[in-house]
Amino acid sequence: MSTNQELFERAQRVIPGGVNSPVRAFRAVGGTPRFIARAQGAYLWDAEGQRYIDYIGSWGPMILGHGHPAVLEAVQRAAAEGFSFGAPTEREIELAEAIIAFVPGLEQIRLVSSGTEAAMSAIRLARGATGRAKLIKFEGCYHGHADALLVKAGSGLATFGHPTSAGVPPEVVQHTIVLEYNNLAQLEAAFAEHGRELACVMIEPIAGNMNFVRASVPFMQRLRELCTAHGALLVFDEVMTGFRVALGGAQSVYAKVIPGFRPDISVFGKVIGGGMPLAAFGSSRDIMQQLAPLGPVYQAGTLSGNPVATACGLATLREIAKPGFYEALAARTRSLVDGLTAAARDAGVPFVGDCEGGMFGFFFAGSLPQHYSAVMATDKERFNRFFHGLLARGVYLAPALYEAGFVSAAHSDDDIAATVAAARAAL
Ligand code: HOZ
Repeated sequence: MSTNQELFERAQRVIPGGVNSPVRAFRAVGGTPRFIARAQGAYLWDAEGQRYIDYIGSWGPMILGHGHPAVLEAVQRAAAEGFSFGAPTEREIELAEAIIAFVPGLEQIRLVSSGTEAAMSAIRLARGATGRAKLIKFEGCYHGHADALLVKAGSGLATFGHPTSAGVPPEVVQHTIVLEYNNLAQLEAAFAEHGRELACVMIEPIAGNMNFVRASVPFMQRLRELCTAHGALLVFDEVMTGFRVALGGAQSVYAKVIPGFRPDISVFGKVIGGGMPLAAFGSSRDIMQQLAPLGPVYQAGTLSGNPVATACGLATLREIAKPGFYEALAARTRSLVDGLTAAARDAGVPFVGDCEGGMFGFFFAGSLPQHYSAVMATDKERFNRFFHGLLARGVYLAPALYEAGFVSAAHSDDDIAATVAAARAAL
């Protein structure tokens, strides 16, 4: 049996940094990444046989926990029928129908293989549909690693302190305008100056790549009004929040308090694939018909709508659509955040947390940050020590302060209690 350290050293010889996605390298928190051997329900086991309660959930997709029997059966059956055809299948239609049924305003979607691909394609579609070039994004939001969106981004870029990637020429991002999240004055000014040139505004409605930060309701309401008034499309990146914070995604959360609220284009990933490489972007029929083969906006993919991935996504959606699913998930997530908050209060440590559905975040700070620089000002050293304190006690949080956390339906009350007990000891 190899240790995590031996595997990490071996990995670094053949893979840059030893990982295939930077945040996994533990650079933010220090120490040795855990090499995962297997997972079941709410638990992961590393190469050394150590068990962890998993609050990463593959960065969001594993909303049912690992190895859910109905999903496993669907995947095994689909795999036996063929891995990939590069041709249409009935299951793609079923998955598209299922996604559309849960998200009001979506009339058509296209399936792709990753959140990056979906966000990149949504921007191209917005530009093609409006005939405009400029876009607004917000500091600390991460929309995958397409060039035009890799400016002042969160997630791994925040972790490594270079929020705009090298290798992205200035000309490529000359049409990208970056504003502070939740800053109404900057939003008004940007629309006043560029409103008629804006193809779209892309936003994580609840940002999950600078920990967990909600767009305020007044900010979202004004953003919707400004987009409509200037003919710019509002693009919701729901890769993390879609089918995670509610069955109808974050847009349904805002629609509860802003009558008639809807984005123009929605981007999904993670949960809709149930752990397989699958993502999607969707909109009204009018806008989606700009896409090839009907319209002039080109977009394609060999593995798009992959039959095994769609089986996994469809089986996952069938489970999460069952009555009471989100109520139970939200209650368990809330009990985790409340338990951590009480543990910190008892230890005399400044701590704030927030959650929606099965997604949560917390900061070592006196109040919830509203934007990226406020997140950066929270106590990172304390987070890092807390992370290791929990890891040593068998609790696996995201290895960076800049990431949201995820609870699954497989997390039991006992798991939450064990996590809170570990937090008390660590604090
Ligand atoms: N970009 C992801 C976190 N926001 C990390 C994905 C991964 O490392 O798997």
